[in-house]
Amino acid sequence: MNTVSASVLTIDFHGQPALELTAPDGARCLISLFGGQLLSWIPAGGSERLYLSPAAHFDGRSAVRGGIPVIFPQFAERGNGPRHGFARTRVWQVDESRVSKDFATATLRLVTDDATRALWPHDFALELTVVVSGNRLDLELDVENTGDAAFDFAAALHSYLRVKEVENCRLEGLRNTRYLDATAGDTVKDDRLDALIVEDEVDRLYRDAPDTVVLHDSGRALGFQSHGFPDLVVWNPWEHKCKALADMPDLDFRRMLCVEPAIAEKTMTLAPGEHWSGQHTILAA
Ligand code: TA6
Repeated sequence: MNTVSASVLTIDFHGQPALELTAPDGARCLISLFGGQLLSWIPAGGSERLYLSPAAHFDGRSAVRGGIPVIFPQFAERGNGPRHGFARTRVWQVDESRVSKDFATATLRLVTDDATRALWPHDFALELTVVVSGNRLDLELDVENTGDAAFDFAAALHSYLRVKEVENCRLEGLRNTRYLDATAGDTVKDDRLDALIVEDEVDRLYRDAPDTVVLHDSGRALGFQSHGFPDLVVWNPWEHKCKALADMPDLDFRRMLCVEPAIAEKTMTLAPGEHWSGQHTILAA
């Protein structure tokens, strides 16, 4: 019988410090301090479920293509700041990390500094808590207004899921919902289908999305359950856009699908001292 030793290790990953969490049952994940970004998740007895581009840039400045980038305080180009915000290109601090008899966990934190103030003139504390155990990954994102004026923010867990073949995937649970189609100038469309099948570029912002969706992928599945995130974004760049991405191999659009719980269409307002938190669980089967 294999014995696993539960641990939290600080390792070097492509020149960046990262935390490697191993739960007593062998479930593992890797979180880069650059971006507070999950880069790998392997459920107990399973295989890698996050997509990380083999051509991702690890230069300590560029956003890393893959894993679960934290998007804050702006979604995409819906604001005047850097695309998808700055949280994904800042170095986060480890607030806490530990193993228990059932899980391994870490909390990473990013707070205002001069560089963030130059981009966004507000005081905040952002916390990402990751818990890995068995076949599940639990994420909690917490935003606090630590300043003395209200601010508006957007946020997302821009999750790149590794799939065997994207054309064979079915994303279920979005029937009878409405989305903005970014491939058609944000036209509002109704989703009437039992499943979303990716056969072309997909870039959809589902508004007031259901909390539960399921991704079936060539005999395996991922279940998603989120709370606090009103929207869900689904993205695959497909052939043409993927070729234009310098940090992703031309054919890797077949190996990934982004399913992203988000506050994206409308920003959220936090008064001084207020918190918002959103939870996201991914279950592997
Ligand atoms: O979340 C979907 C999206 O906004 C797409 O439009 C796509 O461009 C993607 O994010 C990746 O953005 P990035 O800035 O990381 O290249």
